Amino acid sequence: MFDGAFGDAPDAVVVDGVATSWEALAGRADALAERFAGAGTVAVSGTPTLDTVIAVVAGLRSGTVVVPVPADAGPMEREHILRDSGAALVVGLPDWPEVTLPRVAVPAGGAGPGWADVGDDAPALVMYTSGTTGLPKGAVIPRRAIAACLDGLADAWGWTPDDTLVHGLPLFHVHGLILGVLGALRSGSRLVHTGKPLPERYAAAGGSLYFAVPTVWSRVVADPASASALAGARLLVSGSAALPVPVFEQMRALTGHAPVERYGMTETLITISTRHDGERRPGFVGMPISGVDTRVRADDGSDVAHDGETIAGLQVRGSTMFEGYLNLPEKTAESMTDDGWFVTGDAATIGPDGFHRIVGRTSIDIIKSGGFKVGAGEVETALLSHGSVNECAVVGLPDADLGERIVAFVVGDGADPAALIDHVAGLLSVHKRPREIRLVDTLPRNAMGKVQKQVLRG
Ligand code: MLC
Ligand code: AMP
Repeated sequence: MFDGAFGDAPDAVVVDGVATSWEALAGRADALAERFAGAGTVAVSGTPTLDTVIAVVAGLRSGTVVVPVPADAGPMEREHILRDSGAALVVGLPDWPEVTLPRVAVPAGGAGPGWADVGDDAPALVMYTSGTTGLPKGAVIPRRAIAACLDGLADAWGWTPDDTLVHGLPLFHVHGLILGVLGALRSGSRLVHTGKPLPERYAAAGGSLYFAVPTVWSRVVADPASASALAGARLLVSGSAALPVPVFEQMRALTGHAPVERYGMTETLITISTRHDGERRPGFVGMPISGVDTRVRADDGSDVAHDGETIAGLQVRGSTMFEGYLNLPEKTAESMTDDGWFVTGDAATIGPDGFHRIVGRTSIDIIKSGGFKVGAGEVETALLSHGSVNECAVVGLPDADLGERIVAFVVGDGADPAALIDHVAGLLSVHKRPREIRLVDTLPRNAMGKVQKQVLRG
Protein backbone atom coordinates (compact mmCIF):
# COMPACT_ATOMS: atom_id res chain seq x y z
CA MET A 1 0.00 0.00 0.00
CA PHE A 2 2.82 2.40 0.83
CA ASP A 3 5.58 0.39 -0.75
CA GLY A 4 7.14 2.85 -3.15
CA ALA A 5 9.13 1.95 -6.23
CA PHE A 6 12.40 3.06 -4.65
CA GLY A 7 14.68 0.55 -6.26
CA ASP A 8 17.80 0.06 -4.18
CA ALA A 9 18.96 3.68 -3.76
CA PRO A 10 20.97 3.90 -0.51
CA ASP A 11 19.45 7.31 0.23
CA ALA A 12 15.81 6.73 -0.70
CA VAL A 13 14.75 8.27 2.60
CA VAL A 14 16.83 10.89 4.43
CA VAL A 15 15.59 12.28 7.73
CA ASP A 16 17.56 15.06 9.39
CA GLY A 17 20.76 13.89 7.70
CA VAL A 18 20.28 10.14 8.34
CA ALA A 19 19.90 8.15 5.10
CA THR A 20 18.52 4.69 4.43
CA SER A 21 17.55 2.49 1.52
CA TRP A 22 13.92 1.49 1.24
CA GLU A 23 14.85 -2.16 1.71
CA ALA A 24 16.66 -1.46 4.99
CA LEU A 25 13.82 0.76 6.18
CA ALA A 26 11.20 -1.89 5.39
CA GLY A 27 13.27 -4.61 7.07
CA ARG A 28 13.66 -2.59 10.27
CA ALA A 29 9.96 -1.71 10.18
CA ASP A 30 9.01 -5.38 9.86
CA ALA A 31 11.30 -6.34 12.73
CA LEU A 32 9.69 -3.62 14.86
CA ALA A 33 6.21 -4.67 13.75
CA GLU A 34 6.79 -8.13 15.20
CA ARG A 35 7.08 -6.43 18.60
CA PHE A 36 3.76 -4.66 17.99
CA ALA A 37 1.93 -8.02 17.89
CA GLY A 38 -1.29 -7.80 19.86
CA ALA A 39 -0.80 -4.13 20.77
CA GLY A 40 -3.66 -2.76 18.66
CA THR A 41 -2.51 0.85 19.00
CA VAL A 42 1.00 2.25 19.54
CA ALA A 43 2.03 5.80 20.46
CA VAL A 44 4.93 7.08 18.36
CA SER A 45 6.98 10.21 18.89
CA GLY A 46 6.25 12.82 16.21
CA THR A 47 9.85 14.04 16.29
CA PRO A 48 11.31 14.11 12.78
CA THR A 49 13.71 11.18 12.96
CA LEU A 50 14.21 8.07 10.87
CA ASP A 51 12.95 6.03 13.84
CA THR A 52 9.61 7.85 13.64
CA VAL A 53 9.31 7.02 9.94
CA ILE A 54 10.21 3.38 10.61
CA ALA A 55 7.65 3.13 13.43
CA VAL A 56 4.87 4.56 11.27
CA VAL A 57 5.75 2.21 8.42
CA ALA A 58 5.79 -0.68 10.93
CA GLY A 59 2.26 0.24 11.96
CA LEU A 60 1.05 0.32 8.38
CA ARG A 61 2.74 -2.91 7.35
CA SER A 62 1.38 -4.79 10.36
CA GLY A 63 -2.06 -3.15 10.61
CA THR A 64 -1.23 -1.61 14.02
CA VAL A 65 -2.83 1.80 14.61
CA VAL A 66 -0.27 4.58 15.13
CA VAL A 67 -0.87 7.65 17.31
CA PRO A 68 1.75 10.33 16.63
CA VAL A 69 2.50 12.36 19.77
CA PRO A 70 4.21 15.77 19.75
CA ALA A 71 7.47 15.21 21.61
CA ASP A 72 7.10 18.56 23.40
CA ALA A 73 3.54 17.79 24.58
CA GLY A 74 3.10 18.88 28.18
CA PRO A 75 1.41 16.68 30.78
CA MET A 76 -2.13 17.93 30.11
CA GLU A 77 -1.91 17.08 26.42
CA ARG A 78 0.14 13.89 26.50
CA GLU A 79 -1.80 12.25 29.33
CA HIS A 80 -4.99 12.87 27.37
CA ILE A 81 -3.57 11.50 24.09
CA LEU A 82 -2.10 8.39 25.68
CA ARG A 83 -5.20 7.59 27.72
CA ASP A 84 -7.80 8.44 25.08
CA SER A 85 -6.04 6.58 22.26
CA GLY A 86 -5.71 3.38 24.28
CA ALA A 87 -2.10 3.02 23.14
CA ALA A 88 -0.55 -0.17 24.52
CA LEU A 89 3.08 0.50 23.54
CA VAL A 90 5.31 3.52 23.16
CA VAL A 91 8.03 4.14 20.57
CA GLY A 92 10.55 6.93 20.97
CA LEU A 93 8.78 9.26 23.39
CA PRO A 94 10.78 11.19 25.99
CA ASP A 95 11.15 9.69 29.43
CA TRP A 96 7.96 11.23 30.77
CA PRO A 97 7.43 10.21 34.41
CA GLU A 98 3.78 9.21 34.08
CA VAL A 99 4.28 6.99 31.02
CA THR A 100 4.17 3.46 32.39
CA LEU A 101 3.40 1.76 29.07
CA PRO A 102 6.03 -0.66 27.75
CA ARG A 103 8.54 0.93 25.41
CA VAL A 104 9.87 -0.68 22.28
CA ALA A 105 13.05 0.43 20.56
CA VAL A 106 13.46 0.52 16.79
CA PRO A 107 15.77 -2.37 15.86
CA ALA A 108 19.03 -1.56 14.09
CA GLY A 109 18.30 -4.09 11.36
CA GLY A 110 16.16 -7.05 10.54
CA ALA A 111 13.42 -8.43 8.40
CA GLY A 112 9.93 -9.69 8.92
CA PRO A 113 6.75 -10.90 7.36
CA GLY A 114 6.08 -7.83 5.19
CA TRP A 115 2.60 -6.52 4.56
CA ALA A 116 -0.17 -7.99 6.68
CA ASP A 117 -3.51 -8.59 5.03
CA VAL A 118 -5.41 -5.58 6.39
CA GLY A 119 -8.64 -4.24 4.92
CA ASP A 120 -8.72 -0.76 3.42
CA ASP A 121 -11.32 0.38 5.93
CA ALA A 122 -9.11 -0.45 8.90
CA PRO A 123 -7.79 2.55 10.86
CA ALA A 124 -4.19 3.52 10.17
CA LEU A 125 -3.66 6.58 12.34
CA VAL A 126 -5.30 8.51 15.15
CA MET A 127 -4.32 12.18 14.82
CA TYR A 128 -5.20 14.62 17.57
CA THR A 129 -6.69 17.94 16.49
CA SER A 130 -7.89 20.90 18.53
CA GLY A 131 -11.51 22.02 18.71
CA THR A 132 -13.01 25.25 20.01
CA THR A 133 -13.17 23.94 23.55
CA GLY A 134 -11.84 21.03 25.55
CA LEU A 135 -8.95 18.73 24.87
CA PRO A 136 -7.90 17.72 21.33
CA LYS A 137 -10.04 15.07 19.62
CA GLY A 138 -8.55 11.94 18.04
CA ALA A 139 -9.44 11.78 14.35
CA VAL A 140 -9.46 8.14 13.24
CA ILE A 141 -7.98 7.97 9.76
CA PRO A 142 -8.55 4.80 7.76
CA ARG A 143 -6.08 3.37 5.29
CA ARG A 144 -8.44 3.96 2.36
CA ALA A 145 -8.59 7.73 3.10
CA ILE A 146 -4.80 8.02 3.08
CA ALA A 147 -4.52 6.07 -0.17
CA ALA A 148 -7.31 8.08 -1.86
CA CYS A 149 -5.84 11.42 -0.76
CA LEU A 150 -2.33 10.57 -1.88
CA ASP A 151 -3.52 9.26 -5.24
CA GLY A 152 -5.61 12.40 -5.77
CA LEU A 153 -2.60 14.57 -4.96
CA ALA A 154 -0.29 12.51 -7.19
CA ASP A 155 -2.71 13.28 -10.01
CA ALA A 156 -3.03 16.99 -9.13
CA TRP A 157 0.68 17.50 -8.69
CA GLY A 158 2.07 15.07 -11.28
CA TRP A 159 3.92 13.38 -8.41
CA THR A 160 6.03 10.43 -9.64
CA PRO A 161 9.00 8.28 -8.58
CA ASP A 162 11.21 10.79 -10.42
CA ASP A 163 10.51 13.41 -7.76
CA THR A 164 12.55 14.17 -4.69
CA LEU A 165 10.24 15.50 -2.01
CA VAL A 166 11.78 17.96 0.46
CA HIS A 167 10.22 19.38 3.62
CA GLY A 168 10.96 19.89 7.30
CA LEU A 169 7.52 19.78 8.89
CA PRO A 170 6.56 18.10 12.16
CA LEU A 171 5.55 14.43 11.91
CA PHE A 172 2.49 14.57 14.17
CA HIS A 173 0.11 16.22 11.71
CA VAL A 174 -1.37 15.45 8.32
CA HIS A 175 0.91 17.76 6.38
CA GLY A 176 4.28 16.43 7.54
CA LEU A 177 3.31 12.81 8.16
CA ILE A 178 0.63 11.79 5.66
CA LEU A 179 1.66 13.99 2.73
CA GLY A 180 5.28 14.42 3.69
CA VAL A 181 6.17 10.80 4.54
CA LEU A 182 3.43 8.46 3.36
CA GLY A 183 3.06 10.47 0.15
CA ALA A 184 6.67 9.79 -0.73
CA LEU A 185 6.33 6.13 0.19
CA ARG A 186 3.19 5.69 -1.91
CA SER A 187 4.44 7.57 -4.95
CA GLY A 188 7.92 6.09 -4.72
CA SER A 189 9.62 9.48 -4.73
CA ARG A 190 12.78 10.06 -2.76
CA LEU A 191 12.21 11.84 0.55
CA VAL A 192 14.51 14.37 2.19
CA HIS A 193 13.23 15.61 5.55
CA THR A 194 15.35 18.57 6.60
CA GLY A 195 14.82 18.16 10.35
CA LYS A 196 13.62 21.73 10.70
CA PRO A 197 11.91 23.77 7.97
CA LEU A 198 14.77 26.29 7.66
CA PRO A 199 15.16 28.17 4.34
CA GLU A 200 18.84 27.31 4.00
CA ARG A 201 18.11 23.61 4.48
CA TYR A 202 15.41 23.71 1.81
CA ALA A 203 17.87 25.44 -0.49
CA ALA A 204 20.59 22.85 0.12
CA ALA A 205 18.36 19.80 -0.36
CA GLY A 206 18.12 19.92 -4.16
CA GLY A 207 14.56 18.61 -4.40
CA SER A 208 11.98 18.73 -7.16
CA LEU A 209 8.87 18.95 -4.95
CA TYR A 210 8.77 21.14 -1.84
CA PHE A 211 6.12 21.30 0.91
CA ALA A 212 5.78 24.05 3.51
CA VAL A 213 3.26 26.01 5.55
CA PRO A 214 2.89 29.74 4.70
CA THR A 215 5.07 30.80 7.66
CA VAL A 216 7.93 28.77 6.21
CA TRP A 217 7.37 30.14 2.70
CA SER A 218 7.36 33.65 4.06
CA ARG A 219 10.69 32.93 5.79
CA VAL A 220 12.04 31.45 2.53
CA VAL A 221 11.24 34.59 0.53
CA ALA A 222 12.77 36.72 3.28
CA ASP A 223 16.04 34.93 2.43
CA PRO A 224 16.42 35.59 -1.33
CA ALA A 225 19.54 33.45 -1.69
CA SER A 226 17.70 30.39 -0.37
CA ALA A 227 14.59 31.22 -2.37
CA SER A 228 16.46 31.51 -5.66
CA ALA A 229 18.10 28.12 -5.01
CA LEU A 230 14.62 26.60 -5.45
CA ALA A 231 14.43 27.76 -9.08
CA GLY A 232 15.44 24.27 -10.25
CA ALA A 233 12.53 22.61 -8.48
CA ARG A 234 9.45 21.34 -10.30
CA LEU A 235 6.69 22.32 -7.85
CA LEU A 236 6.44 24.38 -4.64
CA VAL A 237 3.35 23.53 -2.58
CA SER A 238 1.81 25.54 0.25
CA GLY A 239 -0.90 24.47 2.66
CA SER A 240 -2.26 24.23 6.23
CA ALA A 241 -3.11 27.95 6.31
CA ALA A 242 -3.78 30.76 3.87
CA LEU A 243 -0.76 31.76 1.77
CA PRO A 244 -0.69 35.58 1.78
CA VAL A 245 -0.86 36.97 -1.76
CA PRO A 246 2.38 39.00 -1.34
CA VAL A 247 4.23 35.81 -0.35
CA PHE A 248 2.79 34.03 -3.42
CA GLU A 249 4.04 36.88 -5.60
CA GLN A 250 7.48 36.95 -3.98
CA MET A 251 7.79 33.19 -4.48
CA ARG A 252 7.01 33.63 -8.14
CA ALA A 253 9.52 36.48 -8.48
CA LEU A 254 12.37 34.79 -6.61
CA THR A 255 11.98 31.15 -7.65
CA GLY A 256 10.26 31.47 -11.02
CA HIS A 257 7.46 29.20 -9.71
CA ALA A 258 3.89 30.16 -8.94
CA PRO A 259 3.17 27.99 -5.90
CA VAL A 260 0.47 25.34 -5.85
CA GLU A 261 -1.89 26.00 -2.96
CA ARG A 262 -3.93 23.23 -1.43
CA TYR A 263 -6.48 23.05 1.37
CA GLY A 264 -7.24 20.35 3.88
CA MET A 265 -8.01 19.31 7.41
CA THR A 266 -7.02 16.51 9.74
CA GLU A 267 -10.52 15.04 9.47
CA THR A 268 -10.83 15.21 5.68
CA LEU A 269 -7.19 15.07 4.64
CA ILE A 270 -6.38 17.24 1.62
CA THR A 271 -9.48 17.91 -0.45
CA ILE A 272 -8.85 20.92 -2.72
CA SER A 273 -5.80 21.95 -4.72
CA THR A 274 -4.54 23.83 -7.71
CA ARG A 275 -2.79 21.64 -10.26
CA HIS A 276 0.67 21.19 -11.73
CA ASP A 277 -0.89 21.52 -15.19
CA GLY A 278 -3.51 24.15 -14.32
CA GLU A 279 -3.90 27.74 -13.25
CA ARG A 280 -2.32 28.76 -9.92
CA ARG A 281 -4.11 31.85 -8.75
CA PRO A 282 -2.95 33.87 -5.71
CA GLY A 283 -5.49 33.64 -2.88
CA PHE A 284 -7.22 30.55 -4.30
CA VAL A 285 -6.87 26.86 -3.48
CA GLY A 286 -8.25 25.49 -6.74
CA MET A 287 -10.69 22.62 -7.20
CA PRO A 288 -11.55 19.37 -5.40
CA ILE A 289 -9.09 16.54 -6.00
CA SER A 290 -10.42 13.36 -7.60
CA GLY A 291 -12.80 11.46 -5.31
CA VAL A 292 -13.86 14.60 -3.39
CA ASP A 293 -16.99 16.76 -3.70
CA THR A 294 -17.51 20.18 -2.13
CA ARG A 295 -20.42 22.52 -1.57
CA VAL A 296 -21.05 25.80 0.25
CA ARG A 297 -24.07 26.29 2.47
CA ALA A 298 -25.56 29.33 4.19
CA ASP A 299 -26.21 29.23 7.96
CA ASP A 300 -29.77 28.04 7.32
CA GLY A 301 -28.46 25.14 5.22
CA SER A 302 -29.53 26.62 1.90
CA ASP A 303 -27.39 26.44 -1.20
CA VAL A 304 -25.56 29.61 -2.26
CA ALA A 305 -24.53 30.88 -5.66
CA HIS A 306 -21.18 29.80 -7.10
CA ASP A 307 -20.45 33.40 -8.05
CA GLY A 308 -17.03 33.72 -6.45
CA GLU A 309 -18.43 36.33 -4.05
CA THR A 310 -21.00 34.75 -1.75
CA ILE A 311 -19.23 33.54 1.38
CA ALA A 312 -20.71 30.48 3.08
CA GLY A 313 -19.76 27.38 5.07
CA LEU A 314 -17.65 24.87 3.16
CA GLN A 315 -18.74 21.22 3.31
CA VAL A 316 -16.88 18.24 1.83
CA ARG A 317 -17.44 14.53 1.25
CA GLY A 318 -15.66 11.72 -0.52
CA SER A 319 -13.03 9.06 -0.32
CA THR A 320 -10.55 11.00 1.84
CA MET A 321 -12.85 11.40 4.88
CA PHE A 322 -11.94 10.25 8.39
CA GLU A 323 -13.95 7.59 10.18
CA GLY A 324 -14.91 9.75 13.16
CA TYR A 325 -13.55 11.11 16.44
CA LEU A 326 -12.28 8.39 18.74
CA ASN A 327 -14.62 7.77 21.70
CA LEU A 328 -16.79 10.75 20.68
CA PRO A 329 -19.70 9.52 18.56
CA GLU A 330 -21.78 12.60 19.37
CA LYS A 331 -19.01 14.97 18.21
CA THR A 332 -18.64 12.91 15.05
CA ALA A 333 -22.38 13.18 14.40
CA GLU A 334 -22.30 16.95 15.05
CA SER A 335 -19.55 17.38 12.46
CA MET A 336 -21.72 15.93 9.69
CA THR A 337 -24.89 17.09 7.97
CA ASP A 338 -27.90 14.77 7.84
CA ASP A 339 -27.09 14.00 4.23
CA GLY A 340 -23.52 12.97 4.95
CA TRP A 341 -21.31 16.02 4.32
CA PHE A 342 -18.50 17.04 6.67
CA VAL A 343 -18.86 20.60 7.96
CA THR A 344 -15.35 22.05 7.76
CA GLY A 345 -15.92 25.18 9.85
CA ASP A 346 -14.22 27.18 7.10
CA ALA A 347 -15.93 29.95 5.17
CA ALA A 348 -15.34 29.89 1.42
CA THR A 349 -16.47 31.08 -1.97
CA ILE A 350 -16.74 28.95 -5.09
CA GLY A 351 -16.45 30.69 -8.44
CA PRO A 352 -18.31 29.94 -11.65
CA ASP A 353 -15.07 28.28 -12.82
CA GLY A 354 -15.07 25.99 -9.76
CA PHE A 355 -12.12 27.73 -8.09
CA HIS A 356 -12.35 27.81 -4.29
CA ARG A 357 -11.21 30.65 -2.04
CA ILE A 358 -10.92 30.04 1.71
CA VAL A 359 -12.00 33.22 3.45
CA GLY A 360 -11.54 32.30 7.11
CA ARG A 361 -12.89 30.22 9.97
CA THR A 362 -16.51 30.37 11.05
CA SER A 363 -15.42 30.17 14.73
CA ILE A 364 -13.32 32.85 16.39
CA ASP A 365 -12.12 30.17 18.83
CA ILE A 366 -10.03 28.28 16.30
CA ILE A 367 -6.63 29.87 15.77
CA LYS A 368 -4.12 28.91 13.05
CA SER A 369 -0.64 29.92 14.09
CA GLY A 370 2.35 28.90 11.99
CA GLY A 371 0.05 26.29 10.40
CA PHE A 372 -0.80 24.73 13.78
CA LYS A 373 -4.46 24.65 14.77
CA VAL A 374 -4.99 25.74 18.36
CA GLY A 375 -8.30 25.91 20.22
CA ALA A 376 -8.76 29.09 22.28
CA GLY A 377 -10.54 27.05 24.98
CA GLU A 378 -7.57 24.75 25.46
CA VAL A 379 -5.23 27.68 26.06
CA GLU A 380 -7.74 29.41 28.35
CA THR A 381 -8.08 26.26 30.48
CA ALA A 382 -4.30 26.04 30.77
CA LEU A 383 -4.03 29.71 31.76
CA LEU A 384 -6.80 29.41 34.34
CA SER A 385 -4.88 26.60 36.03
CA HIS A 386 -2.21 29.18 36.95
CA GLY A 387 -2.87 30.66 40.38
CA SER A 388 -2.39 34.27 39.25
CA VAL A 389 -5.10 34.17 36.54
CA ASN A 390 -8.68 35.09 37.49
CA GLU A 391 -10.17 35.43 34.02
CA CYS A 392 -8.81 35.22 30.52
CA ALA A 393 -9.76 35.25 26.86
CA VAL A 394 -7.56 33.97 24.05
CA VAL A 395 -7.75 35.20 20.46
CA GLY A 396 -5.70 35.01 17.27
CA LEU A 397 -4.41 38.36 16.03
CA PRO A 398 -2.96 38.92 12.55
CA ASP A 399 0.77 38.27 12.41
CA ALA A 400 3.08 38.80 9.46
CA ASP A 401 5.15 35.70 10.27
CA LEU A 402 2.69 33.25 11.85
CA GLY A 403 -0.52 34.23 10.05
CA GLU A 404 -2.14 34.54 13.45
CA ARG A 405 -0.40 34.86 16.79
CA ILE A 406 -1.99 33.63 20.00
CA VAL A 407 -2.74 36.56 22.31
CA ALA A 408 -4.18 36.11 25.81
CA PHE A 409 -6.05 38.89 27.60
CA VAL A 410 -5.65 38.19 31.30
CA VAL A 411 -7.30 39.60 34.41
CA GLY A 412 -5.05 38.51 37.24
CA ASP A 413 -3.40 38.99 40.59
CA GLY A 414 0.24 39.89 40.01
CA ALA A 415 0.33 37.82 36.83
CA ASP A 416 3.76 37.72 35.16
CA PRO A 417 3.41 37.48 31.34
CA ALA A 418 6.60 35.49 30.79
CA ALA A 419 5.66 33.00 33.51
CA LEU A 420 2.20 32.54 31.98
CA ILE A 421 3.66 31.88 28.53
CA ASP A 422 6.00 29.26 30.00
CA HIS A 423 3.11 27.77 31.95
CA VAL A 424 1.10 27.11 28.77
CA ALA A 425 4.18 25.95 26.82
CA GLY A 426 4.91 23.42 29.58
CA LEU A 427 1.37 22.17 30.15
CA LEU A 428 0.14 21.86 26.54
CA SER A 429 2.92 22.09 23.98
CA VAL A 430 5.31 24.81 23.00
CA HIS A 431 3.52 25.92 19.83
CA LYS A 432 0.27 26.46 21.78
CA ARG A 433 1.82 29.10 24.02
CA PRO A 434 0.54 32.69 23.74
CA ARG A 435 3.11 34.86 22.02
CA GLU A 436 1.76 37.84 23.92
CA ILE A 437 -0.07 38.38 27.23
CA ARG A 438 -2.07 41.57 27.68
CA LEU A 439 -2.90 42.31 31.32
CA VAL A 440 -6.30 44.01 31.55
CA ASP A 441 -8.64 45.12 34.35
CA THR A 442 -11.76 43.58 32.84
CA LEU A 443 -12.84 41.61 29.79
CA PRO A 444 -15.54 43.11 27.52
CA ARG A 445 -18.76 41.13 28.01
CA ASN A 446 -22.20 41.32 26.44
CA ALA A 447 -25.47 41.48 28.38
CA MET A 448 -25.41 37.68 28.76
CA GLY A 449 -21.95 37.85 30.34
CA LYS A 450 -20.22 36.28 27.32
CA VAL A 451 -16.77 37.64 26.47
CA GLN A 452 -16.89 39.71 23.27
CA LYS A 453 -13.84 38.37 21.49
CA GLN A 454 -14.54 40.47 18.39
CA VAL A 455 -13.96 43.55 20.57
CA LEU A 456 -10.63 42.10 21.74
CA ARG A 457 -9.59 41.45 18.16
CA GLY A 458 -10.23 45.12 17.46
C1 MLC B 1 10.21 29.08 22.53
N1 MLC B 1 10.67 27.85 22.72
C2 MLC B 1 10.26 27.46 23.93
C3 MLC B 1 9.49 28.51 24.49
N2 MLC B 1 9.50 29.49 23.61
N3 MLC B 1 10.45 26.33 24.59
C4 MLC B 1 9.89 26.22 25.82
N4 MLC B 1 9.16 27.18 26.40
C5 MLC B 1 8.94 28.34 25.79
N5 MLC B 1 8.24 29.28 26.40
C6 MLC B 1 11.52 27.10 21.76
C7 MLC B 1 10.84 26.03 20.97
O1 MLC B 1 10.82 24.81 21.68
C8 MLC B 1 11.74 25.91 19.75
O2 MLC B 1 12.90 25.22 20.05
C9 MLC B 1 12.10 27.35 19.52
O3 MLC B 1 11.91 28.01 20.76
C10 MLC B 1 11.22 28.02 18.48
O4 MLC B 1 9.90 27.61 18.69
P1 MLC B 1 8.70 28.35 18.04
O5 MLC B 1 8.82 29.78 18.38
O6 MLC B 1 7.43 27.68 18.39
O7 MLC B 1 8.94 28.09 16.53
P2 MLC B 1 8.54 28.98 15.35
O8 MLC B 1 9.77 29.48 14.71
O9 MLC B 1 7.52 30.00 15.71
O10 MLC B 1 7.85 27.89 14.42
C11 MLC B 1 7.41 28.22 13.15
C12 MLC B 1 7.20 26.97 12.35
C13 MLC B 1 6.24 26.06 13.13
C14 MLC B 1 6.61 27.36 11.01
C15 MLC B 1 8.52 26.24 12.15
O11 MLC B 1 5.07 26.82 13.45
C16 MLC B 1 5.86 24.81 12.37
O12 MLC B 1 6.60 23.83 12.33
N6 MLC B 1 4.68 24.80 11.75
C17 MLC B 1 4.14 23.66 10.98
C18 MLC B 1 2.77 23.30 11.46
C19 MLC B 1 2.19 22.15 10.68
O13 MLC B 1 2.88 21.23 10.24
N7 MLC B 1 0.89 22.17 10.51
C20 MLC B 1 0.15 21.16 9.73
C21 MLC B 1 -1.18 20.84 10.38
S1 MLC B 1 -2.04 19.67 9.34
P3 MLC B 1 13.67 24.32 19.00
O14 MLC B 1 14.89 23.85 19.71
O15 MLC B 1 12.70 23.25 18.62
O16 MLC B 1 13.98 25.25 17.84
C22 MLC B 1 -3.17 20.65 8.54
C23 MLC B 1 -3.93 20.06 7.40
C24 MLC B 1 -3.35 20.66 6.17
O17 MLC B 1 -3.28 21.80 8.80
O18 MLC B 1 -4.07 21.29 5.40
O19 MLC B 1 -2.13 20.54 6.02
P1 AMP C 1 -5.92 21.06 10.97
O1 AMP C 1 -7.06 20.74 11.82
O2 AMP C 1 -4.69 21.35 11.72
O3 AMP C 1 -5.81 20.00 10.00
O4 AMP C 1 -6.24 22.41 10.22
C1 AMP C 1 -7.21 22.49 9.22
C2 AMP C 1 -7.51 23.92 8.93
O5 AMP C 1 -6.39 24.58 8.35
C3 AMP C 1 -8.62 24.12 7.94
O6 AMP C 1 -9.90 23.94 8.50
C4 AMP C 1 -8.35 25.54 7.49
O7 AMP C 1 -8.86 26.46 8.41
C5 AMP C 1 -6.83 25.62 7.51
N1 AMP C 1 -6.24 25.46 6.17
C6 AMP C 1 -5.62 24.40 5.64
N2 AMP C 1 -5.17 24.67 4.40
C7 AMP C 1 -5.52 25.95 4.13
C8 AMP C 1 -5.35 26.82 3.01
N3 AMP C 1 -4.68 26.46 1.92
N4 AMP C 1 -5.88 28.06 3.09
C9 AMP C 1 -6.54 28.47 4.19
N5 AMP C 1 -6.71 27.70 5.28
C10 AMP C 1 -6.22 26.45 5.25
